[in-house]
Amino acid sequence: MRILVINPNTTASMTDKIGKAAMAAASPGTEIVAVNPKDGPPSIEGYFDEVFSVPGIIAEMARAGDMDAYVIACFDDTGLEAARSAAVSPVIGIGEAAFHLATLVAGKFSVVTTLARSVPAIEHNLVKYGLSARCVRVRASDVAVLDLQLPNSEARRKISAEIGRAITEDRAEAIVLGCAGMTALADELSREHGVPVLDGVACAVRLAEAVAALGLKTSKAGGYATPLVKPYAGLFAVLSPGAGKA
Ligand code: 5HY
Repeated sequence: MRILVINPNTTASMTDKIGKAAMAAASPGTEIVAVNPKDGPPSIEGYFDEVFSVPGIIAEMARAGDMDAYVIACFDDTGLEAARSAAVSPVIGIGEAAFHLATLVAGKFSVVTTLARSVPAIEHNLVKYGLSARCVRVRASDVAVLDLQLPNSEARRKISAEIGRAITEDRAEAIVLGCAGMTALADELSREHGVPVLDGVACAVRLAEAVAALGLKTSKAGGYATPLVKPYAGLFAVLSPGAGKA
């Protein structure tokens, strides 16, 4: 099985970290191909960054060709619906994956993400996925996404402190890490705090394997229908539906 794991931001070191985590989570016989767009934001922190990362997601999917499954490795599940429209194989977002798996191990969970500006999009996704009743709160740790790439940053300490508050104040029974860049912290934070701490990258890889192994393809009966053939103008011409690219 071959899974394309797309980091929608353009920070190669984060793609490398995400790829290593995906390979560690994958089953024997699953090949992980981790990529990021060459164009777009170096980190996704809010709606404006998000929108400029989506064309790159579609371009990477087109460049990779047919895969057994795709993972969108940005916790906002950036471009998930567009990616599902472009694909036949299943497309799994790390946020949605982590939310669902958290409901299987805990009655209620909290999310600890990066900056406050990232919280509304995650809250909206929980409503969209029908899971907001199971999430007590989406918390910001006041950590910039790229600080997670700095070896001596305060990121881990700030994330751990916010997890402590989620357990004490929210009575969260599990924690979902709200950034792909946090992927390497889940196991140690779970040991430190004594509750399940879920990393969306690992959750999404395992769910992608399961969905693909069941032979399930993305439904084209509704909103994920194959895009209608039409010529896009200007910069996006290369991504025009039907141009054999997307
Ligand atoms: C992510 N941003 O997982 C999100 C998290 C966030 O560049 N990768 C990013 O802060 O929204």
